[in-house]
Amino acid sequence: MKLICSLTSPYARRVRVLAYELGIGDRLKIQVVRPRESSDFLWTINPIGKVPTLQLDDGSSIYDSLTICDYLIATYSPEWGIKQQNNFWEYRTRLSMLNEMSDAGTQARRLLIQEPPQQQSADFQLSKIHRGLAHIENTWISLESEISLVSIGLGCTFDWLLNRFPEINWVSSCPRITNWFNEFKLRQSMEKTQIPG
Ligand SMILES: N[C@@H](CCC(=O)N[C@@H](CS)C(=O)NCC(=O)O)C(=O)O
Repeated sequence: MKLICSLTSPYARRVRVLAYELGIGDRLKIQVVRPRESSDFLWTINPIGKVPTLQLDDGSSIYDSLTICDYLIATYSPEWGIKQQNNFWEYRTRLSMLNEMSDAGTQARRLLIQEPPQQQSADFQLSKIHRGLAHIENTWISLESEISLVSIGLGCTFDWLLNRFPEINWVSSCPRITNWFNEFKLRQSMEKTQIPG
């Protein structure tokens, strides 16, 4: 199976990290594309043209990132992370919030590189991320103890924010997430999928 992705996408990284955590990292062939530039191939297997897209050996494809993760867990390790899904709707809501935070960050970046930069609109998007992080900092009680799609999603989103917005001091506003992340990023799955410098 082949993962069509970009190496900087936080959505694609969560799939790659999960694959390593499930012990199938080496079975996932990686094909890097730039979805906004040369997308003819991507469009034939995913009409929405986004990464990550998983192409199976029979030619069929699966997207988006959460659906790909569900597929990998169901196919290769159905028991993995099952304890963390005890409160299923809380679990799914957390995953959705992480997606929305990455979406807000992507929009903020686009607004900031416009000429002239759309600072007010970008700040509105960034405020969603700040509120999301504060919510996680204060209410995700099981953060330190669990490895699940949620913790993988948070690790990938947080690292992406540190990389994409180095001018923002994320660390001072969320010491608990930072402490957790400093340990989480040492996992082999995170080290093997580091964002290229
Ligand atoms: N909800 C999607 C979001 C994926 C996404 O937005 N990927 C970006 C790259 S980080 C993309 O492909 N952008 C191209 C586009 O917007 O057309 C997922 O979780 O997979």
